[in-house]
Amino acid sequence: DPDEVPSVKGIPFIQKIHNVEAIEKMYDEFEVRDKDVIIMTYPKSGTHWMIDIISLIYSNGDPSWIKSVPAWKRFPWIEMKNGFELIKNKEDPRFLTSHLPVHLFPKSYFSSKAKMIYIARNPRDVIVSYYHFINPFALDSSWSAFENFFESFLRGNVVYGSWFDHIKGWLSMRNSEKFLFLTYEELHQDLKVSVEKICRFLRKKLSEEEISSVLENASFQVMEKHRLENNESIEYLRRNQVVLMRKGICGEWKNYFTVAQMETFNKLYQEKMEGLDQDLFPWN
Ligand code: PPS
Repeated sequence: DPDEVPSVKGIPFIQKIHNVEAIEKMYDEFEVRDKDVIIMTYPKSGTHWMIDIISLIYSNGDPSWIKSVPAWKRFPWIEMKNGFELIKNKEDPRFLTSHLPVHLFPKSYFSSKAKMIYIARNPRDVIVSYYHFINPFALDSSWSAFENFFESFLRGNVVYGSWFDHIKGWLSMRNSEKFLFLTYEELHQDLKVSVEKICRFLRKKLSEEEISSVLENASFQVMEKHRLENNESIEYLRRNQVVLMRKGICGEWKNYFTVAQMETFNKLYQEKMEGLDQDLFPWN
C-alpha cells in the first residue's frame, strides 16, 4: 500500500523525502568521521538557524556561502534522499544535519571524535511551528485542525517520533566533550554569547568584526532575505506550500493552546521529564 506510513524501529518517516530503506543500514554502516561537524535537532527547533551560524563561523563571517548555496546542500541531512547522495562527495570537514533519535543515529558516531551540536526548543513552540509545517510531513489529513495535531504530537505519533524520547535520548551525551547542548531560547536571548560558545566548542577563533558579521547575517530578517535571493524558500514554497522562516519567536504557543491543552501538556511534560535536571531548560 503506497499510502502506508513507513517506519523504522517505531519511528514514522516519509517515503517521498526520506531514504527509508537506508536508515536502518546506515546505523551499522555509515562512517562518521572524526572531523565531521553534526547539527542534531528534533524538527522545528532551530536547525536552519544553526546551519547558517556554523556556515558563517567557518566562513569567518563572510556571507557569500550562505547567500549562494541552500542549507540542504551545505549541511545535508543524512537520512534524506537528497542528503545521502550529497554526502558521498564531501571532503573533510563534513557538515551534516540530522533529526534522527539517538537509537537510529549511525553507531560509529559514538566511538568517533566528531562534534555534535544539539539544539532544543520549548516543545510547546515546537508543536506550533511543526503544525504550520505539516504539509510535507502530514501522516494524517485530520492534522489540519490544531487539536488533532496536538494529540498526535503528545503521543509521539509524528514524523521523527516523540519529542520527549528525542531529547531524553540525546541528553545521555551531555557530559561528553564532543557534544554541545544549546537551546533556541538562549540563541534568542543572547546570540553573541551563544556564537562565542560555539566558536570555543569548534575551536574557531574569530575577530570581533567577524563575530559581528556572523550575528548580523544570522538574524531572522537577513536569513529570510538570503533565502529569497537564492530561491531556497521559493523552492520550498513550491514543493511543500510552507515557509521555513515563518515567525521566529518564543512563546507563540500561548496563542494556540487552550487552558485544557496547557494542563494536559504540563502533566505529560512532568511525567516524561522526571529525573532530568530542569536547569537544563529555559522553559518549564
Ligand atoms: S526544520 O524544518 O525542522 O529544519 O526547521 P528548523 O530550522 O529546525 O526550525 C524552523 C523554525 O526556526 C525559526 N528560525 C529562526 N528563528 C529566529 N531566528 C532565526 N534566524 C531563525 N531562523 C529560523 C523559523 O522561523 C521556524 O520557527 P517558527 O516558529 O515556525 O517561525
